[in-house]
Amino acid sequence: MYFPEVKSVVRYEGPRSKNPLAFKFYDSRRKVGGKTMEEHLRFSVAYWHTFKGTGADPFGGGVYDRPWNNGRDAMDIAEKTMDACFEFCTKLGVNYYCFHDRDIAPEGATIAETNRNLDRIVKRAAKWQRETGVKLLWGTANCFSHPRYTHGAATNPDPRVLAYAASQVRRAIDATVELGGRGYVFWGGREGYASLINTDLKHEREQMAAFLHMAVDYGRKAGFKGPFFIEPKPKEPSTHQYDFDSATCLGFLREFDLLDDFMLNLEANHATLATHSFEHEMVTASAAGKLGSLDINRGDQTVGWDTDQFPTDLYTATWAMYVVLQQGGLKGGLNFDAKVRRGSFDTVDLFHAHIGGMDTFARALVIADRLIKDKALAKPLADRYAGYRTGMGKKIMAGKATLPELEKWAMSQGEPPKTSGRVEALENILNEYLHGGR
Ligand code: XUL
Ligand code: CO
Repeated sequence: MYFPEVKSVVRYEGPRSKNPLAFKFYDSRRKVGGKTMEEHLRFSVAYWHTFKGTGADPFGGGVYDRPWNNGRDAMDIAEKTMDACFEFCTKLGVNYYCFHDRDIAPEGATIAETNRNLDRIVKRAAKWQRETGVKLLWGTANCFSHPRYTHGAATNPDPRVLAYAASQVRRAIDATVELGGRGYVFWGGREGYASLINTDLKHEREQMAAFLHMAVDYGRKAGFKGPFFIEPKPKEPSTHQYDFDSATCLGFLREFDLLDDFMLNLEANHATLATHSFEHEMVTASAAGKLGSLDINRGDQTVGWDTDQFPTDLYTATWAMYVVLQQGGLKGGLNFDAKVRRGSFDTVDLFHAHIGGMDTFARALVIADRLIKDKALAKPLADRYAGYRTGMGKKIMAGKATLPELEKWAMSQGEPPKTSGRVEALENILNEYLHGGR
């Protein structure tokens, strides 16, 4: 037992409970708009932060003493860590987890040994999945930590490095298929550059597209049916990353004919690093029918890097669930790509962090559902664009109007009235819902 401080499954005790290890809002079986909270939210624990995170930062090494790290060798530790993952998910009542290949199994001395390591741990994960019912949300390959990927993986100037990444992605897709993952993620941490002085940007983007096409071809042959996800991030570790934001990724996928197989996995802190709001990124992806999955976390408004804090902000969470519900749900889920602070030394802090995030999104789900049912924001929005549903507006949208025709129409109309956008009034309505006033 790795988490003795949590004796049994974390339970829903309601908003008046003072038990820090109970849910105040997340009630897995509560129905919201015909589906249970559990079905709507599909929470996932991120293996890399929760089980492999050490608390290290640029100024100091690891500070956590995790019991699953006491093992004979790297494979023994890998097995213990997998056991800890399933104990944690089961006690927390979370049905999904996510991993990078290198989170769950160590790299060996050769590619063959690396593959054997991965196979062995995947077998253990499969056994745990069968026993507990916990499932894989998505898999991915870590093609950014090893020194060989310093100048990128798929965008490396040396094709021999790209070939290593190909081997990793191939095996990570196999693992995802074997474990029934709902999706497969590409996050290109080093698919970018530090300086244009030594970078052929056009070539590197073409390399990346060729690589992704190979991944899709392989994955489909290997029986992977789910969506591939690209996870945008503007920078860090690369100064300039090719997958900057939703709009950039959609353009890339369209340019290289990858749109049919891909969707986006959007992360809150990546949105803010791109100087967007999370809702901007989600609405952009959703409008293109490509909002597939979310990495839920939060940044810190006072710093310019990826702090990956647990999500506690009800306003942003409500926006997230508002967009998700309006598009009828996600193919993926809500992955806690978040880490406890360096000073949160104890394993029980991992529970507090996830409980807080789950309660935040459960409240957000209920609020978003009410906003939608009442058409509190949708009605004013529809009214604002009403002019495009009839007459000349309708003709414009149908692509049947011409500039001379519109000029003539403008002349006949006279100066259009100044119409207030009512931003403040709408913000007040949203706040009333957030604070339970409606
Ligand atoms: C890094 C990040 C990754 C991806 C998966 O910022 O978000 O952990 O989610 O590679
Ligand atoms: Co992420």
